Amino acid sequence: MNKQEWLEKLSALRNEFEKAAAEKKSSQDIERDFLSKKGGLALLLRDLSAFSIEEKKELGSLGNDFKKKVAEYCAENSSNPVSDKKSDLDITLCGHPYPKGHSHPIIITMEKIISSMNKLGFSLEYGPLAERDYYNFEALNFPPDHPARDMQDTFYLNQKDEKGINYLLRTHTSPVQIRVMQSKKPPLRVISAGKVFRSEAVDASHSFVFHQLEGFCADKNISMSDLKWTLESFIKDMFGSAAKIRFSPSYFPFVEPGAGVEVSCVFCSSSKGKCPVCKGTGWLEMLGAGMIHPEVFKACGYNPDEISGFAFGAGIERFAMLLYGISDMRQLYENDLRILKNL
Ligand code: FA5
Repeated sequence: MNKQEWLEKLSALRNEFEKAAAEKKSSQDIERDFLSKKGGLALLLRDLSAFSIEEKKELGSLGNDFKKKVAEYCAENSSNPVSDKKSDLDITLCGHPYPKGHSHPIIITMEKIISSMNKLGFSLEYGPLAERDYYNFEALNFPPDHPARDMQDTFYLNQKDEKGINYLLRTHTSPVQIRVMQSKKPPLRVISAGKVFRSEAVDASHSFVFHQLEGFCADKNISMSDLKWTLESFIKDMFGSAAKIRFSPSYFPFVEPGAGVEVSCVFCSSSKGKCPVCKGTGWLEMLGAGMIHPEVFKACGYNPDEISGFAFGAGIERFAMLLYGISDMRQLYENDLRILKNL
């Protein structure tokens, strides 16, 4: 190639570059076509090896001027992909929306319950899930080998406490009563919420792992009417002012008297025929409750002649079922997104 031919090739490259710039080709494309090792200019500069030193200087300087011009253009335009016609990338567009999850209905229900009880002045405490026999049974007035223990089928753990008695998975949240009363002095208004475990067959209203709410009050001159007022206020806050409660006699070793508490069925008004939720009775069994037994106070170092109190325990799944209109508890654990998304 002689000098004239080389200059013509450089001129053709310049024209090509002007055209590409006018068409607003992406700076990446221009860089690739003109400046890369295999680009037009690199090849042309490589051809200079055949020329004399004088010609190399003259033509090399022209080639480098062009190279500089292209590099400057690319630097100026590379940060502006929006104006880049060939690129599909528009960083000003909003991203793909990510579907957001939400807390599980059991957790939402638990939080609603806790916030409702906080409004009534009850503060939240926690207890361990792997519990000592003493807190789960003995201090709650379930003597060893007493048949009342059979009311709560228990998962025992291999680990033993210092008395040689096996630890167990707590069967209810009532042990938190003992732990709190042994560490604090009355007046106390306390709730606790969390998982409990029972070796039970699973069906539409029973699980072997479920959640309970515990509440208790210990003070002077506490009576059953305080319990009734507290539960009525709580239930109306959860299910609306039309909701009613009723008490019937029941037995728990740690309360005397003990009561089963039923809530008027919130679904009956919307069901034309027989209500499937309460089976037409109009009432739903929701809680166990009663006045704290003197033996429990004694185990906590309180004088039962001075201090009285009430306690109650509820299944949180039962509340969730009512709030969300679920008739089978198992739906809460199966993690079927078709159901969870609609709750
Ligand atoms: C108790 O566990 C008592 N500790 C409650 C209590 C506390 C009574 C304080 C008096 C004073 P019970 O075993 O009935 O009681 O359980 C309380 C609630 O837990 C029941 O009303 C029910 O809503 C729920 N529940 C009981 N067993 C299951 C189960 N297997 N699956 C799901 N929920 C259950």
